[in-house]
Amino acid sequence: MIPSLTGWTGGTVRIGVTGLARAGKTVFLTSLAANLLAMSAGLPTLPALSARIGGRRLSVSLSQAGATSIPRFDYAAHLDALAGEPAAWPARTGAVSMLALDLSLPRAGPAAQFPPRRLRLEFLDYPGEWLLDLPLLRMDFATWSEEILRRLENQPLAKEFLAFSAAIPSGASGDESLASAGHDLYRSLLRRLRDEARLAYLQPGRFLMPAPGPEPPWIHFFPRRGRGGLANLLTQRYDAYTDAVRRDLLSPLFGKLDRLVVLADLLTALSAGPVAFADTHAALAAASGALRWQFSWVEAITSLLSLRRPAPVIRRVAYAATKADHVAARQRGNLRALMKALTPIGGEIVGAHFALASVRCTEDAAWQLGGRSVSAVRGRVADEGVGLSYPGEVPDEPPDDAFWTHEFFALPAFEPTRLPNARRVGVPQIELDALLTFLLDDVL
Ligand SMILES: Nc1nc2c(ncn2[C@@H]2O[C@H](COP(=O)(O)OP(=O)(O)O)[C@@H](O)[C@H]2O)c(=O)[nH]1
Ligand SMILES: [Mg+2]
Repeated sequence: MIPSLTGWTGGTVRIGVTGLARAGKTVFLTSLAANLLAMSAGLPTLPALSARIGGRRLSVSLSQAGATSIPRFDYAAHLDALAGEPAAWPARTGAVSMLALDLSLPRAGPAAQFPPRRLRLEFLDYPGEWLLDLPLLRMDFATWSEEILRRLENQPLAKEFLAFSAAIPSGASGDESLASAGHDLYRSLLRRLRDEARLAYLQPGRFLMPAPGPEPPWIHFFPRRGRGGLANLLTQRYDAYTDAVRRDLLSPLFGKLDRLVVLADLLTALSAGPVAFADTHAALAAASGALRWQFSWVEAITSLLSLRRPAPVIRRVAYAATKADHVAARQRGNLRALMKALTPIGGEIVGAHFALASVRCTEDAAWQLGGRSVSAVRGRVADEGVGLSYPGEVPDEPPDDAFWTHEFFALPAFEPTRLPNARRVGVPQIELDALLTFLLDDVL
C-alpha cells in the first residue's frame, strides 16, 4: 500500500457526512465549524481533539469557495439561526453542499522546526436517501420491481397505488401519461411512508431527495411487473436512472471521499415503533452493505479506465446516533452500543461508533416516575417552557418483542440552547470532539 503523504505535504481530506433527512447533518456541520473556529481562537471547545494534538495550537479558517461546482454549505446562515434571539434550528436544506476548512497545525517533536502542516478539510453534506440507490445498481428493473412490490403487499398506505397498478392491463402500451400518473402516485406513496409510517428504506432515494436542477423526463417511472410497451418504457427510464446514479458515484461528489460520517436518529426510530425501527435497521444495513461493495466497483472501473493512481477509497467510517442529548449520560452507552449492533464494521475499514449531540440542549436530571427514580433530561420546549423528559430505557441491541410491550415516547422538540456568543465561544456538544478526533487521527 502507498503510504499517505497527506499528513506531511498538506493535502485535502474529503469527508462525506450522510444520513436521511432530519438525521442532523446540517446541525452537525454547523456545530463542527463553530467549535473548530472557536478552538482556533484559543477556547477549549473540543477537549478530546485538544488532548490529541497535545498543546499544539490549531489554526482554522473557512476556505474560499474556489472553482468547485458543488453548492457551498451556508455556514453563516445556519450559525445565525443558532446564535439568534430566540435561538432557532437551521432551516431545512436540499441535496448536497460542501463545507471547506483550512487547517494549520505545528508539527510535533523533532519536526517542530519545519513549517506547520497544512490541511484542507472538505465536508460533503450527502443525502442518505442517495445511498439507498446503490443497491439498485445490482438489479435490473424486473428484480427491483419484484422486491418493491413484495415490500408493499401488506402496506395499508399502498392501497391506492396497488389498485392503480392492478387496473392497468398486463400488456399495456408505453403511454406517457400512464407512466407519469403511476410515477406521481408512487412518489406520493413514498412521501406518506416516510412521514406517516415513519419508514426509512424507501427507493428510489432521488424520488424523495431530488438532485439539484430541473428534473429529467426519465425520472417518471414506478415499479411494475410484467412485459409489454409500458414495462419497456419503465425499464428504459429505470436504466437511465441507474446510469445517473453510476455517474454520480464517479463524480467529484462521491467518487473521491476519503472517509465518511453516517448519522442516524435512532431515538426517533425507537419511538416510531417496531415496524419503523426494523425499516431503519434495513436501510442502514443496505446503505453500509452497498458502501462496502462500492469500493471494489470504483476500484475496478478506475483500474480499467486508466493508469492514474487508484481512486481514494473510504477507509474510515464514524457511525453516530444523533440527538443523544435527549437521553441522560447513563443511557448514552446503550445508544452507542445499539448503533454498533446495527452497523457492524467489516473488511479493511477502520470504524467507530458514537452517541452524538451536535448541539447539546439539555442537562441530566433525576426524575421520580411511577415511584422510581429515572435518569431524565431537562430542556426547553417551545411554548411549554422548561420540562423534564424520559423517553424510556434505550436498548443496547436491536430490541426484542418484550421491549415493544413498553412504550418508547416521542422525543420532545427541544429548542436549541441560547447561544448568543456561539460565533466566538462555540457550541456545547456531546462526543462531537471524540468523533472528529477519530476521523482525523491519522492526519494529525
Ligand atoms: N436536541 C437536539 N436536536 C437536534 C440535534 N441535531 C439535530 N437536531 C434536531 O434535528 C433537526 C434536523 O437536523 P438537521 O441538521 O437539519 O438534519 P438534516 O436534514 O440531516 O440536515 C433539527 O432541526 C433539530 O430539531 C442535536 O444535537 N440535539
Ligand atoms: Mg440538512
